Amino acid sequence: MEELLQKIEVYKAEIAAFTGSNTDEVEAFRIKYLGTNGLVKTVMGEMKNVPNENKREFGQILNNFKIFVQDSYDILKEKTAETENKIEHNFDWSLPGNPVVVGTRHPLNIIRNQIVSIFQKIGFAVSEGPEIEDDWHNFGAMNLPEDHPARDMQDTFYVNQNPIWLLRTHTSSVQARVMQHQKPPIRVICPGRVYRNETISARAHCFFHQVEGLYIDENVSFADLKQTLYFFVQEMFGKDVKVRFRPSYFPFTEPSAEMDISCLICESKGCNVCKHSGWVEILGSGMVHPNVLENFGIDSNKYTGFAFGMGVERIAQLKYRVNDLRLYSQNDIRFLKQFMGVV
Ligand code: 2NL
Repeated sequence: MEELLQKIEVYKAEIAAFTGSNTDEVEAFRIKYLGTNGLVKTVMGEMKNVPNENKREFGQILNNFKIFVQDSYDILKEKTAETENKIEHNFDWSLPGNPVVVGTRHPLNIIRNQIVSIFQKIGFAVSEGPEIEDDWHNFGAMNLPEDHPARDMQDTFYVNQNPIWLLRTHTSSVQARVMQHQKPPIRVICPGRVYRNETISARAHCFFHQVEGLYIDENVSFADLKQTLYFFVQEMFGKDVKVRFRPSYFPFTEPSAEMDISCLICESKGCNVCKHSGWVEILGSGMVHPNVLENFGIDSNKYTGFAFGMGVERIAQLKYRVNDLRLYSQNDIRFLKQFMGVV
């Protein structure tokens, strides 16, 4: 019994000396003294060994001990809640926040958006379509029948044979869908990713990005084509830019022309970008082939149209002097970071 009294004194001293001040420590205190297997329970268990004549006296001592522990715990709990609250309230809200790392817009998206906004200014709508196409929308409707030699230049990846599903080689397939569902006048540009079966190098990749345009109405002429594309390059490259058209061939246009702009890098004095010619090629264009119009039930005697297609990589290369196409898709942070803040 003496022993029990001594134990209680030791616990009391321990409790009085307890300095824990955070929630975890106070919880450990509760478990140690007041838990299901805690010391208070153990001490109480000793009651059964106390002789009957002392039970009353001891009962009171033990009860007081229990109240002491409970009170100590309550005080500790209140104190920690207070200090932890204080820490919260003492927080300096004027401190700068953690920096949020924002990415950068991809150069191809920057250029694509610029191209799209320029054409939107002069009344072109924007259309998008699927990257997996059927043979008709990608080739057939574009005056490229099966076995046509021009298909060689646009070999692609075949997803399925019979029926043929392939990765589109140009966004003309989107314009095909527009012609299928809309009547002239049609004035649309189609940005998107396209695919070609090419060996990957600095100058060729198995996918690239295009913006194609199509304008069909009565009395649309080659003069409209020239003026529209001239407006575009002036907006894109500045008022000083000169243009020239060279005859070319595309199965879906007749006549066809490629457009060059004066080399802005050397001001046409001659450099390796323009291969010392003073001119750089930027797009292909032409008057929509009557067969293409008739494929969609558009009367080619009543309506004419022009179309053009450009590679976004090519325009970005001229604007940002990117000399290796592969940089666009390698996700090299050192390359991408250079476009920080450009929108
Ligand atoms: C290039 C050349 C071109 C077209 C695309 C086109 C579309 C329709 C009808 C006729 Cl729906 N033509 N598109 C015309 C000429 C050239 O692209 O070098 N692209 C990267």
